[in-house]
Amino acid sequence: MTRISKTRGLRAAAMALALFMAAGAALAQSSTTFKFGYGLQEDSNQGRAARLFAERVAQLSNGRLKMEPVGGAKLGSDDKMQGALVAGGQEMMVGSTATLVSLVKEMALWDAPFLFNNTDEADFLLDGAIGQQIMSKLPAKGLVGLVYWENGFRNLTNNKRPISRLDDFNGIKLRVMPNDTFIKAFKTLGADAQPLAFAELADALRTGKMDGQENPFNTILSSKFYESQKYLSITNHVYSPWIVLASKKWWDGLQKADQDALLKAAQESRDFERKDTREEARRALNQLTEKGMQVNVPTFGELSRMRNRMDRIYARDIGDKVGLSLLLEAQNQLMAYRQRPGR
Ligand code: TK8
Repeated sequence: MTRISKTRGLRAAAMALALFMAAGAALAQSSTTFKFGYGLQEDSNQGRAARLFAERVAQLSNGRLKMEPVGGAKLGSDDKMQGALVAGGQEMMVGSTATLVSLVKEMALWDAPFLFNNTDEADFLLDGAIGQQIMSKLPAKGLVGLVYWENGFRNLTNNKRPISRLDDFNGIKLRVMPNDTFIKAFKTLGADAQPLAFAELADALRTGKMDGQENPFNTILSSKFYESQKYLSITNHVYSPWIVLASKKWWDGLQKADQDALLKAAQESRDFERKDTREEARRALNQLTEKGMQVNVPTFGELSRMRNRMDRIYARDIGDKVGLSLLLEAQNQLMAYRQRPGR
């Protein structure tokens, strides 16, 4: 008797444990773990904003969504991650809009040299109707665009000479993003412009495969390009956004409450990221000088020459891709924004 009841007791306990474990597994299954890839180092504006984003995603979804940020291009270059998102093999990423032009040609608007004079103008266009209109082309290509982050105004670094005059570009082997407009723009200036994934850039500069590159101060600092690059020339030739993307295949399978939580967290990450990036950019120039970079600003006349040269690609290249009516609409909206009373 006692023996039997002991066995029964053990069985009951085992069953209870099994039930408990099954319930635990069911709970674990109802939370979704996913990856958020990015190209810069963890110690960068991208990394800081990715961490904040992940925290807010967990809080706003009451722990149902667990975002795992993966930096340093460990999941691959921007291009490769985009492909993985489209295929449904990776859930989320943040990367340059420049590599998206091959999927959505209107993204070329953000490649237009000297389009914005300051970050207020960029925020206005990116967060307004035009930025949203361009983003809304993504789902047809298998991607969902959530928000634009700031990469920033781009400046030149190289190892040959300070770029102070237009002619100084001659023969410089300059890494550019894998993007048609950037290749054409820098060839027009006389540089030997070559597309290369950002993930391969640090090595290419270290080994001398490339003489130079162009990126915002923040990236020159966080990627330690100052270790292999001597000259920094302040041109602010184009403002680059980053875009936060989700795989449409994955997104469509999420419940509405989780999509809402992701979007809200993304918007908060955008506000945090822009503020953080701008603060860092203000300090970065001093830090780069302290690290030994030789900094120069081309004269107004020389910058105008570069600008006029780059203008050549507007109608032919950007107009072609973006469509003239959208390009003109963007320029008109910017002009109206500049003339607002109180500005
Ligand atoms: C990082 C890139 C980078 C971009 C580039 O993955 O490729 O130069 O400016 O920020 O997206």
